[in-house]
Amino acid sequence: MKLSLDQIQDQNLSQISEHARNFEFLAESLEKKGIKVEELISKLQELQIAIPSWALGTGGTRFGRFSGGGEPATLIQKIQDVGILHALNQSSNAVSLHIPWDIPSDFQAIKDSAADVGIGFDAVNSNTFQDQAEQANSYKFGSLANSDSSVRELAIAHNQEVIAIGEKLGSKALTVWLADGSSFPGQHSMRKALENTHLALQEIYQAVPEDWKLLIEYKPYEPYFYSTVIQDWGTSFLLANKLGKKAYTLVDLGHHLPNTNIEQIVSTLMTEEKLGGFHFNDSKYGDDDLTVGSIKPYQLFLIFQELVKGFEETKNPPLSWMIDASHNLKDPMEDLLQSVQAIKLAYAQALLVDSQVLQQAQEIHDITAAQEILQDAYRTDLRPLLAEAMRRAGGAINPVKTFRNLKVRETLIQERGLKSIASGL
Ligand SMILES: [Mn+2]
Repeated sequence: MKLSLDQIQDQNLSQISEHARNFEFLAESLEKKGIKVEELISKLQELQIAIPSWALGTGGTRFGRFSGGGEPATLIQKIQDVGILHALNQSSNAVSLHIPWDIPSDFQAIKDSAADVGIGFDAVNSNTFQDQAEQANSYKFGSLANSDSSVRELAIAHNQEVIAIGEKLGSKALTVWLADGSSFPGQHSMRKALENTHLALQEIYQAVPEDWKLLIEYKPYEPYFYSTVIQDWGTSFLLANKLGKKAYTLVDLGHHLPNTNIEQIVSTLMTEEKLGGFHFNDSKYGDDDLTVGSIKPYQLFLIFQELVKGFEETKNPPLSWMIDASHNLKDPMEDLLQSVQAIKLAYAQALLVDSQVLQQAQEIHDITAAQEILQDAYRTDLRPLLAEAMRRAGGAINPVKTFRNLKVRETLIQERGLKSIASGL
């Protein structure tokens, strides 16, 4: 299934008059505050959030998985789904592949199907947290950190293979997330595990092309529950620094202990020009992988405020932006549309903050004024502005509504069947 511009514009017709009224009212009030609406719109249009190939099917918990129907069973079908999302919001022009769940068998066919829907390939992701069927050694007790060198070599070779696949597709980054750790005190030497990881990453780093980034993700716990080798941003940053200029830290919002000040982590990493990428999701308790903005939208705004300031004030390179969520209850495609909306709204709100006025308040310690500035931006309803940005780019005024009106899921179920299950999950 593929959505055409005509189909989307047809849907916009029924919403245009109400949208135009809302947008004009908002634009006028923003201009009165000295905000350049046209600049805001083009910045919003530029922000593109990659969709991971594993997020298009229904996720699950360790207690069960309930399929939603019409799921993409092949990589080409996953690319078609990203194409539908991108047609609707003009905001997700890339897919991020997970290897080995989505190894292309015919590279040209994969590239052609992506080009057909106007999307490219974002970071490739390696997987050393699961054993594959034909695998000689097991990752049960770790991969790059494993005390057994033959397991480490296997994991290094896998990452090298992922880079080779990414090169054929035009990816520019490898994301490494390691599950390695221990569940019981004394299970392994934490010092040796970190050393092994560093040495193994060094070998992988050598295979990273000059114009690529190696993105090192961190996570405090799970699947192991006592120690994780790369447990926090500090460990990731330490490894990225040791490896060199192609290596960066990747922040996944769900990979923090409750109440962690993620915006401060962003600020620190950008000061050091070592923030390489972002995985968006939301959480209440742990790595819940919920829809972006569904639980803590104010935190998301504060994070974007640091990102916007960081890009103005530091030389941190552009980031790889990706959603990393699991959709256990909602339609994955609707959930992804909602997540992208939440990300772009938080970005737009952060762009409203006048950094000079905020800085003046900070310098004279006027905390009340600083809070007024931030909350005034956060409480401005910018949804009509985002809708206008998407509409002008050829997308839908309301992507979720249009997805439903065009009966996308029903059509996918007709095409693929109710029992179709996404590969990999
Ligand atoms: Mn992640």
